Amino acid sequence: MANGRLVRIAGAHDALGAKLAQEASFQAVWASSFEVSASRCLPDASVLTMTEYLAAAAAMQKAIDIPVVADVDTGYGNNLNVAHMVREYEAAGITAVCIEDKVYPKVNSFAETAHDLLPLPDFVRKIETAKAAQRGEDFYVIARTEALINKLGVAEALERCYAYAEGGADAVLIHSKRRDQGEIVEFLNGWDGRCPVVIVPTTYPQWAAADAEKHGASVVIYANQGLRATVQALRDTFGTILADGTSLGVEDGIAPISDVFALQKLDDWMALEA
Ligand code: SPV
Ligand code: MG
Repeated sequence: MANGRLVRIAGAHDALGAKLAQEASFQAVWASSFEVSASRCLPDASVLTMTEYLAAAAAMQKAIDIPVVADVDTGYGNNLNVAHMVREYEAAGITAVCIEDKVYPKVNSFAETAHDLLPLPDFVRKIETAKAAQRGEDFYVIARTEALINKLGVAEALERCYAYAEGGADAVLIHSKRRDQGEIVEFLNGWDGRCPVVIVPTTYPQWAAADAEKHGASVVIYANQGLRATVQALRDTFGTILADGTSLGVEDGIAPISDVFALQKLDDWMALEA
């Protein structure tokens, strides 16, 4: 982000997805709590533990040369859990974590349920704790507000994000589940640029990244399109094989084994043995 250009991030749940995001030239990978929990067929509802989310994020980071931005939900509890989380993620070589201001346990923002927020001062304390816990200078803490998800309005979202920035957040993430970008534009118009703003245009996919950049967004996360593409591709492929009684019909539309060998770096490994 140092050159002032928009950073585009793709969501993933494992090393393979992270690597394909890098191959496509995304600049970082979002270790999505929605994707990681979905990959276990579990709800994105603070069901998995920190250790499990960390293992997924660390596996991604080991496989790629671009940063992993880990979605760490609420920080897995209270302030001491946040401090422990920061130390563990930092030690695993993760570049950034994103902590959201919902009450633990949280449920995915798109679920039709309550999305209660921590009182503002309590979440500021979480951010301060996270920043105090990090050991190196380069670790990055993103503060995410769910004020718009909780229908509290743009003024509340701005008040919270200004407070989170003052608490030491390196960036703020403003999430919305409206079908248009209206409230995000309103937020960006009210933001003075004191730290970068991250957006997640899942429900307003028509908003082009270039336009978001013009309005002042610094980072755009395509949080779950990879997972959803995988679900659809597997359904189509498995369905066709059974319907046709042969896999011939899918051969032209799926990656060859040699492609998978390349992703596994098989040649490098064989050379190691030699
Ligand atoms: C995720 O990808 O897990 C996110 C984004 O937190 S969302 O699912 O939109 O809440
Ligand atoms: Mg999440």
